[in-house]
Amino acid sequence: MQSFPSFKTSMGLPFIAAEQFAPGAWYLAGFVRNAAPELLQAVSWVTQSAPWRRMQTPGGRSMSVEMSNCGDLGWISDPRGYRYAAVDPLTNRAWPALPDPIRHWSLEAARAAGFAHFAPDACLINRYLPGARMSLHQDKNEQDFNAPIVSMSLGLPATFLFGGFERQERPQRLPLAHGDVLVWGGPARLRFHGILPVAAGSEELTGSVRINLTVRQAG
Ligand code: MD6
Ligand code: FE
Repeated sequence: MQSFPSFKTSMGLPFIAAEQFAPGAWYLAGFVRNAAPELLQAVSWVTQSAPWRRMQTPGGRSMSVEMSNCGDLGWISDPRGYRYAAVDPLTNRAWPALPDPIRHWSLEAARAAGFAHFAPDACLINRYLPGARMSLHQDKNEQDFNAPIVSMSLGLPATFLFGGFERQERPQRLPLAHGDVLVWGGPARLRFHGILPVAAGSEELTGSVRINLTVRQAG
């Protein structure tokens, strides 16, 4: 446990709960809890122009998580593989710009975890209805693995699976609640991770949905 009393969370309080749960992987409890309304407003602005969709895996299966993107680049999956693209294949338009609150809070979280030089250019937005899950994967479509990923969770809670560098390694389980942030870089950057099926429930601001924003330096 390490604390950064000079940082302020979105609650305006000194931040005292940055926990490094593995080398390079930081858990910032409640870091964006009070910023949730502006973050969710940004998400609905984005999804008005880049609608939620269920992408196909390279294996031809439909993902259970609904996705959208904002920023210069967006992460996409289809039968040709996983990659970043500057144009939304659904609309043939550029992705919506990275909204200020998403940029601001991702920079604050990166800084609180010791990553001063984060330059986000992409944000993948994941929407989980009860039952949706994300199987173990590595994030390796970005150019520079020295840059961290900032992951903000809103709405329904979920269980984060935090594995090793091989898919076979048994993952640890980490509960994620509304407003929690993970900053994920350095030696943790290429670890396998996933999300267990989201349980039914209801959260004040989102209703029966979990929203996750993963902000990246992709290009
Ligand atoms: C999710 N998150 O929380 C899925 N990837 O819904 C991720 O896949 C993820 O949380 C890279 C870094 C942090 C993450
Ligand atoms: Fe990931």
